[in-house]
Amino acid sequence: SENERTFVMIKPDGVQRGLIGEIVTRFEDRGLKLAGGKFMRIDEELAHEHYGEHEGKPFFEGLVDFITSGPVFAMVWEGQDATRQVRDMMGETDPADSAPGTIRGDFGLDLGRNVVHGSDHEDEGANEREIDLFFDEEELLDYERIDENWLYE
Ligand code: DAT
Ligand code: MG
Repeated sequence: SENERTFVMIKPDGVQRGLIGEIVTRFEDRGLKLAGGKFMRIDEELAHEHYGEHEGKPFFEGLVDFITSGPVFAMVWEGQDATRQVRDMMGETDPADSAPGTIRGDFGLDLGRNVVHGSDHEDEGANEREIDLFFDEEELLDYERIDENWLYE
């Protein structure tokens, strides 16, 4: 549906490298609608919850250290098939495997510094879980964008 919401986050490397505007622009240009945004620092507890599925893996501690190392920009984007479309725009998990034109393929080289997070479209419920973890309901806004009638048939 056109109201599908997905959780996206610009990681500390993306913030430090000044890529917030560039990345937001890509989603806006695509026609996705911003429903919420929060510039914040992730603490240890939130990092463990957010990346719970990776607990116990060899890269887990490094991942937690990285994601808590500086501010992130957490967002919710809305639109038709939003979760899969955002994942496609992000590229592969490893920037080295990501096609040019994708965010990770254009702005990254290293697996552990891949600029952006998006909910896994193959993990049923990941979106809702991650949105709930980062946002209160009243922080997500319902409104119409002026170009909506031209974006959808
Ligand atoms: P994605 O972020 O594409 O959903 P994921 O959920 O499998 O990928 O992993 C979460 C993050 O953990 C990923 O963005 C980068 C890091 N990561 C994944 N696999 C890794 C590995 N083998 N070595 C180091 N970091 C890894
Ligand atoms: Mg993932």
